[in-house]
Amino acid sequence: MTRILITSALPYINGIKHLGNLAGSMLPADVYARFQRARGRETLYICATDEHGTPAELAAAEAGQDVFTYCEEQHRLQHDVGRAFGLSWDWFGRSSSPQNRVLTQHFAEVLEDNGLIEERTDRMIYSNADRRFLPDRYVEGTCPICGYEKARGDQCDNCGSLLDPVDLKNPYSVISGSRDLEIRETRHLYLLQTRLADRIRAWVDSKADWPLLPRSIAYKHLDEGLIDRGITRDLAWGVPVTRGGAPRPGFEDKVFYVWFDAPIEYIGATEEWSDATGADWRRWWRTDAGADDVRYVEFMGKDNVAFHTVSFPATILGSGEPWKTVDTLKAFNWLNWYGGKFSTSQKRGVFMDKALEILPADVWRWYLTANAPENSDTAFTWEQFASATNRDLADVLGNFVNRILKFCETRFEGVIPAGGEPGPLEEKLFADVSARLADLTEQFEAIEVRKAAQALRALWVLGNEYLTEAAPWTAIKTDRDRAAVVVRTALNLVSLFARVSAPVIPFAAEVIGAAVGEAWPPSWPAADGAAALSRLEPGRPIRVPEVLFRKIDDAQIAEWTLQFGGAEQAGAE
Ligand code: B3M
Ligand code: ZN
Repeated sequence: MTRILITSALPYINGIKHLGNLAGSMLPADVYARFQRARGRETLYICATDEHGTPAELAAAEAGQDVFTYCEEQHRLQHDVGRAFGLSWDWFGRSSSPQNRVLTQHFAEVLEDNGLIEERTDRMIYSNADRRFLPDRYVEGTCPICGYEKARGDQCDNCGSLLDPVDLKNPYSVISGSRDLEIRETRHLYLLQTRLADRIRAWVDSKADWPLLPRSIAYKHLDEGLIDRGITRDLAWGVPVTRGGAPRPGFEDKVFYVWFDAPIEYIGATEEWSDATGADWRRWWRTDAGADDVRYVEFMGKDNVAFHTVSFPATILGSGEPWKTVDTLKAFNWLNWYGGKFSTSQKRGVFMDKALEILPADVWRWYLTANAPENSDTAFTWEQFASATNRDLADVLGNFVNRILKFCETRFEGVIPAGGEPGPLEEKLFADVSARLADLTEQFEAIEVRKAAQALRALWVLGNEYLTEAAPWTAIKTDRDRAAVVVRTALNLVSLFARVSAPVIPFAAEVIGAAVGEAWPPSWPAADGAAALSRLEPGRPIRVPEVLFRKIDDAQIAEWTLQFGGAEQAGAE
């Protein structure tokens, strides 16, 4: 049977991520991983912190720490907050690991053996005030494409263009602010992507089932023409450049570019996992070791797509070695904060740690899944968030579960009742549940995140509709057996809701499942309503949990709007 390998884009080490990062890579990857595990498929979900490059050095300097200590601390923080969000990584690695260093150096050496790496003399920005080269983010200036004044040396945040620091207009040093910059010569390694363009295009052509967004981004880059890409930098922190296992002469003060080693860490982290657990990472990554029956799915924000459809494939395909490449690439747009961007420096938007200080993980998970920035950018608003929580979670799911459990407790001694036979209402429910379950399964399989959430909600709605129509509180007055059928069926719905909601709201789902004694972790149900709703044996005791989802009120919205910045700041950017 197909095994499923899942990776989500590696969050940079420079601080706890905001909800936009979560919504566009780690969370949907987690939902998908949980779904596939429940389906009974062997699943491996790998993620890691992306620790090298200028972002790490700059953030460490700002924090007044050496970069090594900084990365260790931040890795721990990101790991812990991810776990608190329920992210079920099989391994959360570090791109600074020894495994990744060895792999990165290996790839560079085989690429060079294959004639795909060349040493070139480069013109780079040198800062006289700082007495050093200023690669990538160490320099900022005006974007030559769109005119944005705070474009970073490697990429413009405004128009998304990938940049070369020497192209920036009016550049200045991020370290000192100095504009006393000059262009100096320095040697670097170049990956000859021009020689790989045809192979990469043929490979993209073969991925006919990729969604539109990654396909169009890949072809845009291929059509514009690939350029040879510098894969080393004048930096101290990163993977050292070697040749034949020894430091490469002339490159003692240089390291590989962060975007060269970061995707390799998908493999590196799997090796970390393997070393820690005694598993076999090759089964997942080497087609000469069984990885042919792996389906590899990548999750990422749209700004990362070019790196995953062109640059990383160049590394992998260029090696000529039998590595597994991505089968399905799921890319997301932006989650915006009231129409503007989330911003760390301006303290706008909610970050993962703060989010959990005010509400449980599932509430965020539900909103961010149901409103995933899937086909276009999506704006977060507190009003929408409150309504998703109050309407979907509290009124539809929570209310149904609580109502029927309480009724069973007061009228049937808290035990799943025997007696009676399903009637026409139940037959109709079985058919409706079969159809909705089939839809839900299909949407999850297709990684249609929003549609899956809609299908899940549609299932919850069936529960309330059924209770309203079947009205056990009326039936019990005249026909106890009839009431017993309804209660038993509805408790089976509770169990079903726990099982199918678990990928999205794992914490609440477990509580709901425990209320009816559901084994955990649950398996995914077949699309058979009659079977799914006659699993619980009569006589089993139930338990009424505490309130499952608390409603959000206007006072809270007002408080959080103040605390996190909201509507009134949106125009101020
Ligand atoms: N760290 C960029 C980002 O966090 C980068 C992703 C690496 S994926 C190999 O968006
Ligand atoms: Zn720009």
